[in-house]
Amino acid sequence: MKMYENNILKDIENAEDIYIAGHVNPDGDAVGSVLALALYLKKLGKSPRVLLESIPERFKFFSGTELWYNKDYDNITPDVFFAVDCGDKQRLGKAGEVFDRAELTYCIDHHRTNTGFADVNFINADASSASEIVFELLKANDFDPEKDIDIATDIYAGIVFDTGGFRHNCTSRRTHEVAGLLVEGGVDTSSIHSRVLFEHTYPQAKLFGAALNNIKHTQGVTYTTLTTNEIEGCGCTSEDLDGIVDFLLNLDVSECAVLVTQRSENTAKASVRSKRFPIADIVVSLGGGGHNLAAGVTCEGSVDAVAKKIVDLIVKGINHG
Ligand SMILES: [Mn+2]
Repeated sequence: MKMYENNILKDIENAEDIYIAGHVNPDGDAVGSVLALALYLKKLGKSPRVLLESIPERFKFFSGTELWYNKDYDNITPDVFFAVDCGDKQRLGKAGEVFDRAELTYCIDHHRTNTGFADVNFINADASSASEIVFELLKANDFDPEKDIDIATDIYAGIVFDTGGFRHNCTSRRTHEVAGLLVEGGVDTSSIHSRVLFEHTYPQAKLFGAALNNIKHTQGVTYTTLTTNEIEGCGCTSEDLDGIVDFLLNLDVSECAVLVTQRSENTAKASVRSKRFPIADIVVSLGGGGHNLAAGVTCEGSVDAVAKKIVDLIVKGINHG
């Protein structure tokens, strides 16, 4: 798909009601990319509003959180709707109904499984993050990191989150160049790395312990499960799971890692990570999406049943691939 062939910021010059949404259970890239785009449009004199299911506590330091629209969606009929960092429409969650009512829709995304569900699609599966794509879009206009350090910080934080601090293989030469331009503008890199990747709460440490307590391994796949009781018992929510599956993947025995967490009475979400073996097709076959080395899916069943199903498929894939 071609990128940045038209200047969207010019295209929406006359739009009034602009809404920008990220995916459900928003991560650092979703929050960073959505807020950066919103702040930039605000500087252009627009009144954009941000639709996010939540803004997790650890991302509250991002700039632009005051643009979060946390009211009823029923009466919103946007002129323009941006879906950012969403691999498919379902990932918009409740904001999907607002998407359906919008006059004009845009999708800004970097998931390989994205088929382009909006009127205009800016999809680049080679970009490290939605935040990196937002950078390119703003740069094509007249974004100057030094003048707009708040926007630069959100973009940098989003990139740091999705690349795991420039470690994951989605990190390209361009990712580093973009980071360099943001650093040149004055972003506080060391504080962003700490806040986005390394700072944890005491309940999160207990949850990490619970996850490690349930750890299992078979034929290159390390996996673990957490029920709602276990998560809540540690004083945590599903926002506190970052870092667990990556830790499992980093074990020497792991080719792939899976974290399965209960989401409702009879559904569980599997977060899948891989060092090399491409997992996107398996995850898509179960109704999920993502990237070849990082993907996720919510399935019906207990955490143990969902773990068994997905681990069996991965083991089969590794052995026959
Ligand atoms: Mn992302």
